[in-house]
Amino acid sequence: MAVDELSVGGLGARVKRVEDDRLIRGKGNFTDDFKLPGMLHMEILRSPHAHARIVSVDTTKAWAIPGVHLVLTGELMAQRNLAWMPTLSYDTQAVMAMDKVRFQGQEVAAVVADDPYIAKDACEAIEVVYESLPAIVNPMQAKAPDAPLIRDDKDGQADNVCYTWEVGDKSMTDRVFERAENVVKLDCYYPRSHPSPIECCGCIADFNPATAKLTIYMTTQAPHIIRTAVALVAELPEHMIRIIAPDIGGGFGNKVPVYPGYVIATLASILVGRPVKWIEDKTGNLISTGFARDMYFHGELAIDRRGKIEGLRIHVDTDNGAFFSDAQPTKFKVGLMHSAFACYDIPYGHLTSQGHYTNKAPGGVAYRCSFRVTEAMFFQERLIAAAASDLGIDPAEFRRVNFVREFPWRTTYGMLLDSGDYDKCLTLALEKLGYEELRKEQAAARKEGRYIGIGISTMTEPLGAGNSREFDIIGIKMFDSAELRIHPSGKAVLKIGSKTQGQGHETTFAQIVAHELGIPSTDILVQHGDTDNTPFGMGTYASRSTPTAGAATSMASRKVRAKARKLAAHLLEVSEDDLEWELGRFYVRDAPQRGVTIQDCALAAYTNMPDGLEPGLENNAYYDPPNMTWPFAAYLAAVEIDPETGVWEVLRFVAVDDCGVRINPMIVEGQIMGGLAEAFAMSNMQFITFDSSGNCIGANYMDYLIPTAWETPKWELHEVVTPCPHHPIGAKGVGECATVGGPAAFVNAVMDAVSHLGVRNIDMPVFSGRVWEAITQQHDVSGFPPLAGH
Ligand code: MCN
Ligand code: CUN
Repeated sequence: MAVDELSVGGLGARVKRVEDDRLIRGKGNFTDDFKLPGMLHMEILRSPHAHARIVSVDTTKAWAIPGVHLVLTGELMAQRNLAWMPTLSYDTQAVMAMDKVRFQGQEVAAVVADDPYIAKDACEAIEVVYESLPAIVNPMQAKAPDAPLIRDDKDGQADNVCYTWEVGDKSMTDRVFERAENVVKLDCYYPRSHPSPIECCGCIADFNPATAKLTIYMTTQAPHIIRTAVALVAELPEHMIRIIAPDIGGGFGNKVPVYPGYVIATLASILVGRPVKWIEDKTGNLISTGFARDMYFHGELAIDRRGKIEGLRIHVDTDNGAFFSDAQPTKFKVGLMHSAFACYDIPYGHLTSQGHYTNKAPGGVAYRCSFRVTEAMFFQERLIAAAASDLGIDPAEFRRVNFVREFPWRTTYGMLLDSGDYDKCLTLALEKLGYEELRKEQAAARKEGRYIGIGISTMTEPLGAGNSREFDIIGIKMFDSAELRIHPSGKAVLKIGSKTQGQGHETTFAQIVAHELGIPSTDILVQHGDTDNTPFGMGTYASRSTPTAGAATSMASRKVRAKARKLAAHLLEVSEDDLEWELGRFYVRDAPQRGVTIQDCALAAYTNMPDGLEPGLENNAYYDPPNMTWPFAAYLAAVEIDPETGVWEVLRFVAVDDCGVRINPMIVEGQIMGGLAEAFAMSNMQFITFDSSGNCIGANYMDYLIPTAWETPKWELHEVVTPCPHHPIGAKGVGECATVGGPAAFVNAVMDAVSHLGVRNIDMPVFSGRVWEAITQQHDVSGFPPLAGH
């Protein structure tokens, strides 16, 4: 008898997360939990200025403090050729400032001491003399003809532009616009935000002088990439480097980049010959690492009289901060911004983009976003909503008229869609919300002076980078891996190239094996995050784990099954060709009661092999996906605004997600709920701004707000399943969908509630103050910095 898919914890089973057993009891092992013998502690001195020349750094007093082992300055780093490092976007970044500081919070010096308190005190004893320079805090200032040059360290850099990029057909698009019946335009701003995981970044660098082996315990989402990067930057042999990413308290994109602190701690350990621990504090994390968004959009749609979109023009300016350092696929300078409008059939489009250096911490990190897809989908859905409203077309109908309906489909900006049923998702969402009824209620309420609004956001997004033809980071192609070993008793160990930070890989990846082999998921141990112990992988971000490492897990399992078939044939004394497979068991085609289980085969692999067959039962797979996976989502928000205060409340929120086949529906729902909470936060509370001197406002949780269960609305979740045609189990990525598609649903709902007042745009965060201003003054409210808008 075959085993039952759900009872072995295969596809579709709501298996409880195995990792929670240790995490909920506080028994997890995070980087800061490790205490190595002889370990010292490092603290970083950060710049108080956004832009200033460094006149002198005097470390005498710091060295004199008892318990201090090492004081590091830019000069010392430079002696080792480590004052600058290459970034993941082919730029350079100062590891420690020498000539000048370029953002508030930049690394200026560091102290290694017996404990973190001594190190912190010693940092304060370092005397730095600065000569302040004018700070640039947005692209408009950066572009000004008399703007000071931020990157005067770079040969040939004459302005503050860090890249320009374009895609699409300019001349045809221009022609479409010239003869368009309607042109709708929108400008808006996606403010800077921060992933802000509970756990900050940090590491323990442990260089062993006796063996010359370097082990780094660190908070990274991509350990193998880091190993290669350390080998190249520090010129150390790669086989003598081991990166261990233990439990991670949330990544959300914050833990993808290589931060100076990792490099400094590594050099410190090499110099003192002892392990050195560096753990960021919350303010350090919030002001210096992992900023996201900070993008200015201008967009135009050419639309015919039936509401069909004929052309699309977008220009984006990005504020990249002082160094262009976020991870970016080499070919694409604004990430996957060109996935914008992918779910709509638009014959011609053109996209231009320019990046700007400013005196802010490096930005552009993908915060729960497959490389700028969050920005792309937000602007897409804002522009779609504005167009429907301007033309007086129902926003649901407008989307339906323009949805892509045939697959495969090449999008305006050249991406390949392979599957989806967009209308089905939207229709289900409208039904569940009771859209028609709610529209009537809205009209009736408006007569009583009550402002109700309905916001729609629909989008497909590319998740799962690569394929390796198009995707690489600093030349390393994007694929992923898995290694599966079955023990004699039928229990198994799966090692994967991806690295969970809370997504539940230890549970779901075991479920994939359970589905392929019928081994109960509870009999499978999933290992990840240790480069000495797992196959090379590109890490976990861009919701790529299921599309790539998940697919590799299927393929490795199938190779194991192919070998198990030989063992089964031997045990049953029949030819392989006479065997059939059902979940967990091979049987003889003509005598189905004669069979052996996968566990019988495993035992035979070590105890009773046929002549000529290698012992053991294990295999691996490196999986290079043929395409991205394209999940779809329809998010509907209904809100009511209090006209007296501008405070808005979410009445209902309906989410329909199609991420193909769901491995663990409970984990998928958790991903969507968490993502929607972040989307809600961005829509109305979460942003980081800077004053005109470049001081970061939002450096603590008093200013940078994180939603709690109290603020977070109730989510109504529903699903549609359109299997991914090229993924071995039909799964698509889902980890970011809700954060990507969510924000526009809220903003569109608020705009829908006030559009009759002539208000077309309020930039995020849609604070009550901004809404109140829009209602009372009957105008748009821009979030253009440094306006804080509280
Ligand atoms: N899954 C599933 N069925 C599917 C798709 C996914 O059961 N059809 C499961 C997966 O097996 C996995 C989880 O859902 O357990 C998310 O899968 P996937 O979409 O492949 O995304 P990744 O595992 O690659 O996670 C990355 C994604 C990103 S990029 C960010 S940012 C983010 C997110 O996940 N950061 C998170 N969700 C997070 N959740 C937590 N708790 N913490 C973070 O830091
Ligand atoms: Cu894009 S944030 Mo996630 O990719 O780690």
